[in-house]
This record gives sequence, C-alpha cells and structure tokens, in this order.
Amino acid sequence: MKREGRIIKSISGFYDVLDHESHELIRTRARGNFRKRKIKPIVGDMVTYEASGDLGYILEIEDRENSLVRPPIANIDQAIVVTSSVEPNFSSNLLDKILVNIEHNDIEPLIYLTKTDLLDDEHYNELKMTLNGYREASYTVFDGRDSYSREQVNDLMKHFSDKVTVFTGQSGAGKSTLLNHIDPELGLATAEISQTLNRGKHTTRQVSLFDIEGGLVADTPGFSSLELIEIDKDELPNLFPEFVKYSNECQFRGCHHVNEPNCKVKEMVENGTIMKSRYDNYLYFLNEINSYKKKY
Ligand SMILES: Nc1nc2c(ncn2[C@@H]2O[C@H](COP(=O)(O)OP(=O)(O)OP(=O)(O)O)[C@@H](O)[C@H]2O)c(=O)[nH]1
Ligand SMILES: [Mg+2]
Ligand SMILES: [Zn+2]
Repeated sequence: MKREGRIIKSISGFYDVLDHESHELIRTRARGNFRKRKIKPIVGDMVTYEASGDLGYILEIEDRENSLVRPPIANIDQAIVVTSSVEPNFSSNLLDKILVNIEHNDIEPLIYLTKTDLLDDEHYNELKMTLNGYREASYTVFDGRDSYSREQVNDLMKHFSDKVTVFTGQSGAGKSTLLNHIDPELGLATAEISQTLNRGKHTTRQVSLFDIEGGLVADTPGFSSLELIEIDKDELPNLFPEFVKYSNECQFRGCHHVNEPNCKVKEMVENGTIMKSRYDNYLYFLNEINSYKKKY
C-alpha cells in the first residue's frame, strides 16, 4: 500500500519517514532507480513510500520547494539565524551574508542573539541599536538581555507550529545550546568554542528534524565561512528587503543602487533610513560575486 510522509532523519542509507497520517516513524530505503536518476533523498523530503514488514521503500520524492546543500535539507519554511555577540564576535558582514543566502532560498529568516551575558551593558546597548536596524529592515529579532530567558525562548517557540524550521549560523554560535533550552530532553552535544575552532571540527554533524511545538525543527552543523556562489548580481538587490521597498522609486528599472543617478536606495542610505552597514555589505557582496565570475 502506498503511503506518504516526510523524511526526518537519514543514517547510512536508511531514511526515517514520519507518516503523514499515522504519525508513525518508518525506516525506509530508497528504491534503486533513484541512484540512476541521480536523485538522493534528503531530510525534509516529502515522499511516497511502501511499507511491508519492518522496512519500507521510498517510491517517489515530491518536487522540493527549496533545499540547502550545507546541510542537506529540503522544504524549509524558516531559519533561526543564531548570531553570537562574542566568541565568535558579532559580524554584520557574516550576518548579512547568511541572510542573503536564506532569502535566496525563499526561506524566512529570524535573528536570535546569543552570549549577551559576555557583554557589559554598554556593548550590549550598542549591539541592540544595530539589531534594531534589522528590525526596521523587517526582520524578526530576539535580542533580550538574557539570551535564554524562558520568556524569550517561549516567544521563539511560538513561531514553530506547522512549519519546518532550521537553526543555522556560525559554528559555536550556540544553536545546539539554544535548542537544549527549548527542549532539555534533546540533550544535544555542545562544545567549547576554542575546542571547536582548534580542531577545525563542528560539534553538530547530523541533520535530523525534531517534533517541537507542533512543528519540525532541525539543528544543523555550523560553518566558519560562506560563499555566494549561487547568487547572481541582478538578484542580489532583491535579497535586501529594505532595498526592495524603495527600488521602484529608483529612476532606472533594475537599478543596482551603485552608480545610477536618482537612486532612491542610495538616498535612503544617506538619510539614515537604510543602515549604512547593510549597504556597505551589499557593495562588498557585489564585488565578491563579480570576482567569482572572473575566476570560473
Ligand atoms: N557564555 C555563554 N556561552 C554560551 C552561550 N550559548 C552557547 N554558549 C557556549 O558556546 C559554546 C558553543 O555552543 P554550541 O551550542 O555547541 O554551538 P553550535 O552553534 O551548536 O556549534 P556547532 O554545532 O559547531 O555549529 C558552548 O560551549 C556553549 O556552552 C551563551 O549565551 N553564553
Ligand atoms: Mg551544534
Ligand atoms: Zn537604486
């Protein structure tokens, strides 16, 4: 009998499928012809499968709404961008790069600030001003004085129901730590940042989806750097929501907001409506994308 479900875990050639109807977890394998068609099932995939006895077989994979390569995961609705204030230090360049990549995949990003206990009030307030800029740029931001206060953690969890959420961000930012605050029973491994960086290895290695608050949530391995390989220079301006808001007031359609005259986005940067740091990072990414073009 054909059934439907979602892959929530993948381990050495086996895929654990959460059945849509029975909510049972069924261990499956992919049918041979997937390999021929060069399709590899990944966590998050919606599948049709057949189960007889202990082991099921995946027959079909539904077209993906979106997917990430690192980590391999499909059909994601939103991403919690776990952003550390110190160790590793806050970097608006890295944050904007992560946001651009997420926007490119049509995933909704939410920003969650960690390690605020390591900041004195002055530095915390400074960072909070920066993050307010992100709020004004339309992002949802969690930047309370206590990173893991029950109140803030509960507010975050309200966003989970009926969605697939991934936790993403730099290695050592606190993704697994935050998830353990959300649900202590997860017992995810976390590690000292110095250890992580020294050995060049990441504490979280596997991707699996957990059922939390009526939604599916994934911890993912962090990264230390990120590339914009998939993104085209014409697409880049559309990945900054606050630019999009004003770009139809630019004189030129398809304005890149660089040297064009009568550019509304540049005007908004100059009058402080759009954050200067976001615009500078935009120019930086544009350069980076142009340099890939020369290389490949
Ligand atoms: N002081 C302080 N330490 C924190 C905070 N959040 C996380 N840490 C510590 O930071 C280190 C890294 O945290 P993890 O949760 O393992 O980081 P991660 O983002 O899951 O890292 P990867 O799995 O490598 O991507 C651990 O030693 C945590 O205890 C925080 O808010 N304050
Ligand atoms: Mg982790
Ligand atoms: Zn413009």
